[in-house]
Amino acid sequence: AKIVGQFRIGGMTCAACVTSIETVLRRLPGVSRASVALTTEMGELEFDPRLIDQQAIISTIDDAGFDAELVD
Ligand code: 9UX
Repeated sequence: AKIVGQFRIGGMTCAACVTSIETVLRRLPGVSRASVALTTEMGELEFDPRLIDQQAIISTIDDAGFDAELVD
């Protein structure tokens, strides 16, 4: 089953930041939907927890040069 996770994403300053984060997230196995918003500094992802977990998603965002944390 797929689940939806909300992530707070710091360090975004322009629309290109949003696009680059969405692009790397959509390439991840198990991620079926990724939507990032600059103004709210939030990302919403739909993913299959059998294929990827929250920590791997956070690491991917961090590795792209931003600062992510899970919102629960
Ligand atoms: Mo442009 Mo957004 O270099 O970090 S992609 S400000």
